[in-house]
Amino acid sequence: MEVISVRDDIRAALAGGHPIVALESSVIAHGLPAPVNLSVAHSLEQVVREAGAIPATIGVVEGRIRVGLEPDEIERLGTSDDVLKCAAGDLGWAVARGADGATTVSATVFAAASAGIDVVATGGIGGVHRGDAGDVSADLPTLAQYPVAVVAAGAKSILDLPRTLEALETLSVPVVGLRTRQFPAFYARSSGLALDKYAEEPKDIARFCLIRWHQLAQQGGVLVACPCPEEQALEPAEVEEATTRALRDAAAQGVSGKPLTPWLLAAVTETLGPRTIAANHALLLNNARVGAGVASALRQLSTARDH
Ligand code: PSU
Ligand code: MN
Repeated sequence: MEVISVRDDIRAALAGGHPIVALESSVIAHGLPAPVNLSVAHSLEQVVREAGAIPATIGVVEGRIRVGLEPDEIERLGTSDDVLKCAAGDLGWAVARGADGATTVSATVFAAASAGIDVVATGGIGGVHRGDAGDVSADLPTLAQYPVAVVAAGAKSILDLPRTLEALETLSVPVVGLRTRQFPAFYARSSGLALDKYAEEPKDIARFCLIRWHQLAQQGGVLVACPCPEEQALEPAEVEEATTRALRDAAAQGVSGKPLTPWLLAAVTETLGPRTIAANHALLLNNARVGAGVASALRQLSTARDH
């Protein structure tokens, strides 16, 4: 039995050159509270379909890495409290244990690339945490390793965003702003940090990806930075204030390592209320839609190139 199993319709879509968008499952299992997590998971898949692509939510069920979870499997990961948080380096362990696991961006990028999928949509990537703990998400080096376009509302606002951008530069991961010249800060539309790459349309991003991957044979990923939709976005100052408080509480309670990111997100939600969930939902949907646009443009341009 294959360790990485690709759902039949996705296998067919890959063979037929149809656009596919991979989605992570850590946001479902660990990032958002129940029961909104399952409705978000469902609406993400729906948005990808409406935008003309096929959604492949990725996760681990009983030790099998599934590229394209079935609805009942998504429900299982979203309701059980015995789901491992799997970064790329944890996947083999989940397989060996026959465990259930939800994939972070790094594990999702790895599994997507293994299956031949070149677009991943998420909320915000992990990055360099604030403070001196040396906590750096595996999302960063993994993004540098595989030819995948990751669509995100920047990096999560709980992070040290200047250091995160610097780390991406060091790793040669280009960050392209889609209709923005500033690095988005997850719930907030801007971090105040300038981006030097601007794209007006998903097809401009697709063209850049193809040049990078095929003409230059550079294997690393591309981060597509899309700000949270205006209507649901939060103000940078209020997010910053809630984050400062959350970080202080996390330090006081000794929270660190893997639980830190979900803990901080939950603490910020507690302070700012349901608006954070609305913002998170809105930016996830927006990124999924943009991901479908990039995936479609990649397929169109590849076909044009091959003929
Ligand atoms: N985006 C969200 N909520 C989340 C995450 C992203 O809106 O919970 C998850 C992603 O799966 C990301 C992970 O890869 O948080 C980063 O965790 P860490 O900092 O432990 O690497
Ligand atoms: Mn970490």
